[in-house]
Amino acid sequence: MRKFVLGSLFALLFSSTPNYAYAIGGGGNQNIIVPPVTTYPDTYEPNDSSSTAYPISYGQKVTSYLSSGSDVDYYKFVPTTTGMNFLAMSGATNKNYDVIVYDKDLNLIAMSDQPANIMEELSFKVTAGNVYYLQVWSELSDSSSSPYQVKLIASSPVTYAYDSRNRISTATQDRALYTLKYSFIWDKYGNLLKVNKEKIAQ
Ligand SMILES: [Ca+2]
Ligand SMILES: [Ca+2]
Repeated sequence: MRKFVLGSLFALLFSSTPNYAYAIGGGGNQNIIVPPVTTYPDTYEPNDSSSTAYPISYGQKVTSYLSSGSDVDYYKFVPTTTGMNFLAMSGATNKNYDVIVYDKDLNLIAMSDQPANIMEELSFKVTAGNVYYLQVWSELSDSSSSPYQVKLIASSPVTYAYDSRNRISTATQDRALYTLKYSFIWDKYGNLLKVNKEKIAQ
């Protein structure tokens, strides 16, 4: 009996060993290697769902992190005025972060998915008194120890200034995370020579 058991064990080892070697040689062992999960320090967590969304207010510059490939950050706000809102989100350098806005019923009402290093900018309509959710995430599961910034403003109007001869001298627009400024250069005859455009960080 013992001889039979040993024989069976030997047969089992003998038959299984080549399979195991084949699995390694064929790259199958990669399936059992768990990649290291990098998690960076974070703020406002937990906020991975609408039910744990962190409350923000208009004009508040929020600085936070996508601290792992699975991190999603929800924020919420309640407009006091019905109309158009504007928000901007600047992702971590070289990371593809995106932004989505949902209404109170979690219907997607606006989104922006620019590639890395391009600011996300959104205009969307809101109704006073309703809660809205803002989601920052990465469709490529990017994360970083460097922060993103997001800021919500009630509107993004253009403000004009005029010189002593009543010609437009500047046009400025609040873009939440920066101010867009156009400067108009005129000659003494009233001809427009050029328009300078600059982005001034806020
Ligand atoms: Ca986070
Ligand atoms: Ca989160």
